Amino acid sequence: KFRLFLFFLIVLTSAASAQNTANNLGLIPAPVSVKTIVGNFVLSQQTAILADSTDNKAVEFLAGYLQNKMMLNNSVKLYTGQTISNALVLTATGTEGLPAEGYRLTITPQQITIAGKGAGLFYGIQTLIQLMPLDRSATAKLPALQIEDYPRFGYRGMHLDVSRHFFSVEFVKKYLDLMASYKLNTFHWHLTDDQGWRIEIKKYPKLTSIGSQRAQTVIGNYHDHNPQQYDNTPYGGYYTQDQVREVVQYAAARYITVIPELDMPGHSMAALAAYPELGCDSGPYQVAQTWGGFNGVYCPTDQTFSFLEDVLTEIMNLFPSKYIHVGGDEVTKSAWHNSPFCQQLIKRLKLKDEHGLQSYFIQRIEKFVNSKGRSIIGWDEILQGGLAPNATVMSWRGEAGGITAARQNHNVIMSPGGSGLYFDHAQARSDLEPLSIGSYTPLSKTYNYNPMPAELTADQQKHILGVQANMWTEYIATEAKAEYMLLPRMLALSEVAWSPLANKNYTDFTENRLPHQLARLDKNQYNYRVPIAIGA
Ligand code: TNX
Repeated sequence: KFRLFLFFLIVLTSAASAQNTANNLGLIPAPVSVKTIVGNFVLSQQTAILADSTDNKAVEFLAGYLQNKMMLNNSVKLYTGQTISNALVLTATGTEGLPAEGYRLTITPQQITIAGKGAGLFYGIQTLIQLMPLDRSATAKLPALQIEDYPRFGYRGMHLDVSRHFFSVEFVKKYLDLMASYKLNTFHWHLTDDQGWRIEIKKYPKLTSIGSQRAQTVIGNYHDHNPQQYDNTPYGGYYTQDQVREVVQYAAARYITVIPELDMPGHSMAALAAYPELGCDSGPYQVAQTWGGFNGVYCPTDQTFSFLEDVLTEIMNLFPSKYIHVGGDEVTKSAWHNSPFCQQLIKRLKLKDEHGLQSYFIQRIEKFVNSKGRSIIGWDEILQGGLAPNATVMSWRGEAGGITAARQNHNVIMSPGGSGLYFDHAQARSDLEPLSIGSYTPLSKTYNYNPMPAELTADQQKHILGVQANMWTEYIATEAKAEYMLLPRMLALSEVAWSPLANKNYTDFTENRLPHQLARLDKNQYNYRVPIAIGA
């Protein structure tokens, strides 16, 4: 019995010391396992940087970091298994047994080794970077340690709505930089909505010449359609296809996949303002100037489908992602209800009602997207009237839609608005915070979210691909405010998406590790909300 007690004592103290060391290292997201060793490695201009291949995105990223953020311009040499001291080795050797995107980072006084393949190597580099000093210096003293790490979920997403407010390419890149630092791998780019179409489509130039511009800027409250809340200045913006390619490439260099969203059949006022013949009635349609729901919905005609197929073809040429997000949320049914064409179609196809028509709409789009070797994602309303056979569901109205979909053997991304993943909600009492859509989403709520519903069986749980936070921008008109709403909640998201449940600890996160990262955010001039408990 005494031996058993001793055994537990040792286990407990070593776990505690590993935890403390992880704390002191300030790493976010918390790695799977961290063991410290006595001593340090000093990275300097004399350190040999060796890699399996010098032509590798992750290796290039590290070299760029050392040059720009440190004062080191070591050239990368080919690694052929040689053992030299004072080396930083980046290699796929030693990755046996690691799950996808995993890495092993070993720092001894003689050598740093990051064992990883592809994204794994990149994430090992991100961890190493978090261990580096903040000052732009020519040496970095790094603690000797052993880290083994891999993600809990394969889909780790962050969304940005650029329709309600437009954000520059430069800002999008800054956003991607942040995502990469915290091991998020999917950028959901919400490119179209009622208030603006934001991507150039060569075949339909009016989508941007008309659809990207609205008559005035909304400055007021969501529920308050008071005209005094509008300032009468036109507002607009869009990305050219060249800019889109630039963003996709920038993301890819950071192992981030960009998933474009074309919202359909609802949230389509901007497209209908440009091409009113795609609606069910004569409208009139205009690019929406207020927030909330609208009756502008694509009519399910052959003309609409050929338009959408053309647009999707250009989109798929720009975005190599496996998934194309086709929206499907908040489809106002009144235009379909009042349309003789739709009512006939419902009869002819023997559909039950407008929900059936919505399902028909999404299934027809899915067939087209699948025929090009891609898959669709839709918001959970795509469950209405029956899921398209291969669709992935993004569950935003709570987890119920996601749970239903997983039970039907469909893949799911959890993004429930009420559970801390809507970053347009206030981070403390909303009367003490900048104008927002309201609600209450403090850092702790984001942090404590667990995307894996316990009521699913183990087999059903395999359908939960991961988790995403959304940044709707009705009340986010500036970059500074977008950063304020994003940070530090995105760091909590990163731990939700990456770290094993057993390694999560909110006190450790806020008190020990977050301060390290806030210093890093300061250094890189991000505007974050200071996470103090005022009103929270
Ligand atoms: C609901 S989430 C929407 C968005 C709004 C958001 C505001 C979703 C699929 N639709 O159009 O911007 O609420 O929080």
